[in-house]
Amino acid sequence: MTASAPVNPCPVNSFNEWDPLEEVIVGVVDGAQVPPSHIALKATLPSDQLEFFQKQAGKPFPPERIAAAKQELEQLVHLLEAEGVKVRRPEPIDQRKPFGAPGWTSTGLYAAMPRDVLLVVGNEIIESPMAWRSRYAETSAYRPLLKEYFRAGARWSSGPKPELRDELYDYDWTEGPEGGPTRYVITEFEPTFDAADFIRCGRDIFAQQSNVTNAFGIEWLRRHLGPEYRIHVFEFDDPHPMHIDATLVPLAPGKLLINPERVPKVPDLFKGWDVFRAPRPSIPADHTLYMTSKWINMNVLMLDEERVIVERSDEPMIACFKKWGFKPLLCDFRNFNSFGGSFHCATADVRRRGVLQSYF
Ligand code: DAV
Repeated sequence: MTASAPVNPCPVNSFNEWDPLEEVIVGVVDGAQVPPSHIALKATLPSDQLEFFQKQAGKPFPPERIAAAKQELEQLVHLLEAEGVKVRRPEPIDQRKPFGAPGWTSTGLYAAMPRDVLLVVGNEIIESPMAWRSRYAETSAYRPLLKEYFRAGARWSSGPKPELRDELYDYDWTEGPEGGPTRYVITEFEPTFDAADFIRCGRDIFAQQSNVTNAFGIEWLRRHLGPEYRIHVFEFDDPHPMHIDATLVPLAPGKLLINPERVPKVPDLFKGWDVFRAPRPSIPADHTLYMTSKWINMNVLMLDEERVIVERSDEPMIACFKKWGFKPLLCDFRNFNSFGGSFHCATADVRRRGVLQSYF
């Protein structure tokens, strides 16, 4: 028998961050709402934003900011399509509609950051059991796509549906002592994780425990994925950890981008890899960042081992990528950045052309 390509290959196939990108979900920022006030937010928001979140709790983000971010998302879509990538979008849902589970209700946030919500490993899409009450129903926006991918052959699963009861949260949370262990706002009451606390590198997947991802959640994923994958949990110098993709970013085989402030020592595993230290962020001091640090400059999207999408005004990052031998493609994204992410957060790769490999 001669080997031939399957007639209907699975529409979902992605093992790492750099195989040639064929299909991707790009988020939508329409209807973005400030979540109701809750302790889980306090542990991750920039301190200069706490007042805004208190005042605006349960209300929309400023419409002019949403409109500006939306335009940049359209620019990203055009750029991806021009590079031959098929782009899919979630369905905007009404984030003002209350939802809940026994003991609590909330309104929503947005569907702008598919990377937080969906973890693609091979031909499987896993819905994250998210720790923020305001994000409990966030996968709804992606359900039409998930059903379509499932019907076309993908595997589809979800972490254990969390209850998000008060026992999950440390209502006395304050920042831990400087130099001491990170104090997390969530407990080990039940497994929770955001997909963005994991970053894929073939058989090896890197993870961090954070204010949304607990050890219980990491263990659930480890057992769910089984012995084909090795999950490595790293601890970084970050007093407010939430999402690994502005801290440790594998760009291509043997090439690692690190946040020089948060990664004082590169894990031994990467011995022999080229380690690139991200330049200091160039985002202006007065630029509003509601939900992220300035290190969002590291949150890039690889289209393959060379092409990388970088923010258009981020000159230090563009210069570094050129020097390191990559091909930066530029897109305006500063207004989108205000909502808490950049190109990696705003996307979830559905299909990259490649197979499961070990890079170590
Ligand atoms: O500064 O590490 C990254 C957020 C990605 N959703 C940071 C925030």
